[in-house]
Amino acid sequence: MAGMPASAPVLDGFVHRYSGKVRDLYAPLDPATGEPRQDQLLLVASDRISAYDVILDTPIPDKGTILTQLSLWWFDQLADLVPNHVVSTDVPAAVAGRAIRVRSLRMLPVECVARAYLTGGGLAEYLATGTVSGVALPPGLTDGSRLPAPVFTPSTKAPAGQHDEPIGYAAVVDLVGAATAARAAELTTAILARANAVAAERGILIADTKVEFGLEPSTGATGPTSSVGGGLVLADEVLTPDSSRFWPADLWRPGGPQPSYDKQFVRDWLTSPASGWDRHGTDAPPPLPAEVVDQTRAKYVEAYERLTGRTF
Ligand code: Q0Z
Repeated sequence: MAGMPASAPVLDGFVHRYSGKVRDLYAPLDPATGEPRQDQLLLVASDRISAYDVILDTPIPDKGTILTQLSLWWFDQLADLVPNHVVSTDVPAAVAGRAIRVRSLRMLPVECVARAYLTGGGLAEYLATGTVSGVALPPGLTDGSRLPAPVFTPSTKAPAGQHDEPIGYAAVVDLVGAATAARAAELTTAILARANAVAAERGILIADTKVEFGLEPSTGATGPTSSVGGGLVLADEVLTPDSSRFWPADLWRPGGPQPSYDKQFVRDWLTSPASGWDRHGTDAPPPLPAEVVDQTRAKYVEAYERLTGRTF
């Protein structure tokens, strides 16, 4: 049925816990007891793609693998800045390459977003108030402008199907405490600054990114902190096209919306007369033509290869 979410695979030795729009979460079973382990999770990325807030019926072959491998590469690039949740890539054959075993953490109840370029919700706030998440910015900025430095723009973690809402820094302090809020903000902006330094050499701009942090279950938020990361562990996926806005650097023209590195072919086709789809209506989008699938897959491969310098 169109519009029905594709179900998460059944994986021997794991119990399904939760499915997001395009990823699935499992708990490994302890072979000795048959009980779910409390200390680990399995994060599985699918080939599903979303556009205009809906999951399309047509998968993009290898998308889950490409994004998982890119995330693993970024965790390595960032390892001197922040510890991460990765345990191993020893996963069932059915999800090999697109799954990661991770440490189960106490996740912060905040989406940690940083913006390096102005667009979307950040642009709207700037045009109304001259600030982004309360931070005063110079006059004269426009859609696509580079910010003087990355700005921390946290948001709520909305329940499934709802949108994250921007929150002020004071709300983050209320949710996680002053020390954790300060460290999360510092790490989030440092991650985006580092990522843009790497990506700019490879012709990619990263306008903004959303990261998630967790705390070791044994470590209380007010307890002692480790020397790296201040007790926070970088979790979930990191710096993929699904968690970040990637823009092709050669097409960057501040003054209007920038083309999306990965989803532009999908968006252009869905909004063209050829698709026959009304993105403001209630109908599910039609299946993507093979050439749109191929072009989109090629963009994910290109992003992976340009950033990592590896061949997919
Ligand atoms: C991540 C998500 C989904 C993938 C919970 N290391 C961790 N410890 C505890 N919880 C999480 C993590 Cl990564 C965690 N998510 C988001 C949902 C598939 C990731 F369905 N939720």
